[in-house]
Amino acid sequence: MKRALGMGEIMIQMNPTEKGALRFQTLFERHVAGSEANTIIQMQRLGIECSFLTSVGSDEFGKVILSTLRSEGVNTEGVIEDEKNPTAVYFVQRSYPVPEKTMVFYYRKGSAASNYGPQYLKDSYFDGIDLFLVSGITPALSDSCRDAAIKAIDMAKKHGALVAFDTNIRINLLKTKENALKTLEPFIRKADILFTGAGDLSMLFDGDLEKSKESMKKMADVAKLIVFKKGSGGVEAFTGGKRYSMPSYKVPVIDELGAGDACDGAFLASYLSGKSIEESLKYANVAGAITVSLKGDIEPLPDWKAIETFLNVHEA
Ligand code: KDG
Repeated sequence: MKRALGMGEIMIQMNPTEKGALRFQTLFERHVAGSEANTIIQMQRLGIECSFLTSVGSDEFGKVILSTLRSEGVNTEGVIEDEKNPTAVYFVQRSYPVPEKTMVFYYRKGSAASNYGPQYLKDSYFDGIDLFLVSGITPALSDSCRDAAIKAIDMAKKHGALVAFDTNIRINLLKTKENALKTLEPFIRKADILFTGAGDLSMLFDGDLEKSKESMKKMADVAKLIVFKKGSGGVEAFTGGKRYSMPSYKVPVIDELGAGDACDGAFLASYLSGKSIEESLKYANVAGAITVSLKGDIEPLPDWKAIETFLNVHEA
């Protein structure tokens, strides 16, 4: 069985039962979410043995996060319970002011996860792993998180693992485009598998998609594989001088949060299990489609049976 290790902040997501401006919402569902954890749980559901590195508060929300990871079978040996700092919370606003678009409001400054650092990394976490995954959110959280992410990548490489990196730009954390590029560049350079999307590229390279693809290819000259997510436009991969393209499935959009992570997770699980690039892109699209059609980032993530059922209907 292939093994993967992820790192990143996991938060409590408060998702209103109704669409519309947050100020009018009185009823919320409590979910657990965080980009890298979403991807790792997607991989675990598709048969990869996964572990996770983060800090959670030693509080009620930290307990929910731990039990969510454990109930999925993800190894939590590398999760620190922080006595001093809280688990972060964020609120979701759906379909307002842009219909079918989700906005998020974070309460994460000074969180337990943003106090995670390189001192918590143990060599044993990397023994036998095939892949290490982190995204641009983690280095944007704090200097100590950035240092931990860089150290973890170097440790993963020393252990012979592939490194997957999703640019995942959070401009509210990175503040400016210049800082985004400066912060993410070392990670882009170290990635073997690089995930990105039109939104992130246009942020880094001023909206010129063709120029951005060229610049990204140059920056990622060591990347073996680039996966380019286009939302409802499908997903593409660039590897070995070839371009692979797969259109998306048309589904109703309820909450698009977490779809990119589902896409990464299904792609990585398929690719690590020896499936072709075309098959991996197809399963990435299915996972994304299932995730946008339900609330919550983790709950909708499909297993192989769910993927098969979806395909039986959508490819009939
Ligand atoms: O990818 C979805 C996530 O972005 C979201 O659920 C929370 O990890 C998160 C973040 O930092 O935005």
